[in-house]
Amino acid sequence: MDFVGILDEYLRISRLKIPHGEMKLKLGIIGLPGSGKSTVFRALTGGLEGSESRKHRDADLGVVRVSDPRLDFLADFHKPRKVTPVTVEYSDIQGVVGEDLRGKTSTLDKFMSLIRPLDALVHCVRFFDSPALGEANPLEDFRALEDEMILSDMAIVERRLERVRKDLQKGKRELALENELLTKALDLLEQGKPLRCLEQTVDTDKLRGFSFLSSKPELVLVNAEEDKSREHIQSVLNELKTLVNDQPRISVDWLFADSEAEITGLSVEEAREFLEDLSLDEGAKDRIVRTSFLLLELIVFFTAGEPEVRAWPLTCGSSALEAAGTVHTDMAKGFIRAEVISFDDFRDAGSMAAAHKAGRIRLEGRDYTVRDGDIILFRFNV
Ligand SMILES: Nc1nc2c(ncn2[C@@H]2O[C@H](COP(=O)(O)OP(=O)(O)O)[C@@H](O)[C@H]2O)c(=O)[nH]1
Ligand SMILES: [Mg+2]
Repeated sequence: MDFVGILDEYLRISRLKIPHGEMKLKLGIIGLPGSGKSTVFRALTGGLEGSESRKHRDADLGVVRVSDPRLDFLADFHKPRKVTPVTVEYSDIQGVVGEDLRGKTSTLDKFMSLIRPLDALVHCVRFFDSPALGEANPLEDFRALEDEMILSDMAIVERRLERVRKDLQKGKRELALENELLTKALDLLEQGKPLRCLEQTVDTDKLRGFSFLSSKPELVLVNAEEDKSREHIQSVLNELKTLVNDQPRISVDWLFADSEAEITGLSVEEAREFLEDLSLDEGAKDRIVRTSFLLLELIVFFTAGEPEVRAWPLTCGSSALEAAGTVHTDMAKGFIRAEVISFDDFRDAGSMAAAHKAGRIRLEGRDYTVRDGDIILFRFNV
């Protein structure tokens, strides 16, 4: 695909917004070797009901069903044949970042093919002392890998720019925009800044077709050991937040990965006691999903009926028409109207009939901005 092709594809996808194609949210765990990626992967996907994992040639994949009390309530009410929660797919991407990728085109290509479909990166940072790697140095480690990603993007930009400039000289005028964008990108990378910082205008958005590493939304996840005090953990989080506070679409969180990975195989009751012993209100699994939703500016809406009760992730600010399109393209094509009730109104009313009587069900047009917790019935014809 040429640049214009990539651009068209990107614009098509960005109009549909996340989630596009598959309904799964895809998060890839990256980090320096030994930072605890596989442990974090187990903590976020293992144990507790409703996750499955499978081996993949280049990365372990684990699918987590996102728990949501609102979905449980709707399922109890409708007793549907099928209940479908939002799902998040984590991948444990091993052994490639942190190595010097420059010049190794085939390894880099393989790595890129793993990274490209991801909605966000989870950057695992070691905050435990290790016999093999020594004392923890989370800030330095964080910066080392960020720099590595910036260098890797720089190599791609430089390679592409060389081509583009040659072709421009040969008279391919249509490459002028790409040349301009890539030059801007290179300038930023040369200042040691990630491409996330570039994506603030419509124009720069277009570079996302390249799926650069440093342009992905990122959740920095500090993997602490139990001996570290909460104050110490908090001070590391604060320092990391200060480091990235000029960047959009990045957030910082933490967990006790090694301990939480042990929850695997425990009953719900045992898991609760285990977390209590760690002075934690809840497992990292649910919290990290919430943090990711905030990071990606996602909300959840519901479709509910006797055949299926389902939760759908949707980019904040999306219209009813876009929501219809995530359920089914026909629903968007033949959109007539949306019948909407907020989850709270539905719960308070106790039934659809009561909600109707109370005037709580709204008729909304295609431009209605969907809100978190909306229960929507789409009227459409095909
Ligand atoms: N003390 C402690 N050790 C950990 C923690 N997380 C991982 N480890 C250990 O660090 C080593 C590397 O972890 P692993 O998850 O394999 O790292 P990866 O190379 O990034 O996948 C293993 O021996 C883990 O048991 C943690 O939170 N605390
Ligand atoms: Mg590993």
